[in-house]
Amino acid sequence: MALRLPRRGRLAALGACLAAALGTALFAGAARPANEKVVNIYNWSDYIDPQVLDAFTRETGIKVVYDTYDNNEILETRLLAGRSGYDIVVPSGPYLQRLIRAGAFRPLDKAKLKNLGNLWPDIMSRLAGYDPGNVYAIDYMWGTTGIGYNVAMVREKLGPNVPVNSWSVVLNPSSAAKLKECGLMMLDSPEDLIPSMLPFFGAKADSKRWDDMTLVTDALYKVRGSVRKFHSSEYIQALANGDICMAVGYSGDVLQAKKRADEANNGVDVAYVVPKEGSLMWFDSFAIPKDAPHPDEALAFLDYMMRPEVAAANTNFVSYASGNLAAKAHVKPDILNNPGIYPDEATMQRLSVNTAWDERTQRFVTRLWTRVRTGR
Ligand code: N2P
Repeated sequence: MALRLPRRGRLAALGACLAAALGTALFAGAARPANEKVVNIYNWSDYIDPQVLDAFTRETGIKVVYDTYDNNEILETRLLAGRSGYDIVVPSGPYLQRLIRAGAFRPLDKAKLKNLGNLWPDIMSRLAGYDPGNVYAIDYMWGTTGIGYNVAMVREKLGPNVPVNSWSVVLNPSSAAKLKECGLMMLDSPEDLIPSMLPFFGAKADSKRWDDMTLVTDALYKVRGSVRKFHSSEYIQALANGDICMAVGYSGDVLQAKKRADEANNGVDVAYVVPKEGSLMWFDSFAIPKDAPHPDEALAFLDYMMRPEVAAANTNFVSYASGNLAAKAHVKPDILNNPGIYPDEATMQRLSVNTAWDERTQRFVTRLWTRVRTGR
């Protein structure tokens, strides 16, 4: 597997290499033999077991070039610009829906996907809400948005009797101000935060009413001074280290923070909760861009990822629920029985799904979000 640096990092590295070695090694690397088989993947960060990629290459001879992002908007911008060079991407439901409408994907050649039967019918029918007929995408993982926290630090700041299972913990200015002292982060993602927090205001997660959305962003505006950073991946390590005490984040990422802290044996106890008012359940799915340079390799990769043991290895590694039903037999019991990963019936009742915003609403939300981020 070739884990690539983010684009900016790559450019800096490129400059350094050029100066040092007149580019010989670099250009030798760039000129791939015509018969070399490659698949270029663009996936969320912290979202795969790297050993799975190595095993795929060993078995098939297909080299994996792997880039990451932590935000649907980055992915959307690159796909809409065209010629991204990617063979597989992993948008969340509403972005999948919008990108299908924009003609960004090629239909899956299902004759080449013999492991399709392993997928979870209920999850695939939910995904059909974004991709009618499941023509373009298969679910990779699904999860929720909620609150990750450092049990001891939060108890100390908020007191022993304040329950953490409510959005009020982060939206109430006096509570947020206390959390500021031990470190509060939130996703840099209005498309997750708005639908997740709308139920707190008595509105539906999928509300398209601008007034409803403004309730959330006005509340976030009032607490923005208490938020150390809006960022969609840095909170994992920050929670694990005890650098922050709370993050509004994604289920599996918070549980990865917990795993890192447990492995480091650093005394940090991280927990995850879906607030009692309700939150968002989302689906991230594999799709092949229309202009993918290696569509056959992409299909080979997808079929490999749908093997039950492979899908389970990824779930065991990243702590997100797999879209693969057959994988459940191979998922570790502590993951399968963790309602933060595979929600129980009571949690399911509190979860909602959301669909894409139209363009005008998207622009409106972008303005609202700029105000939250910059204060202007
Ligand atoms: C992976 C985050 C994926 C969840 N780090 C976003 N839908």
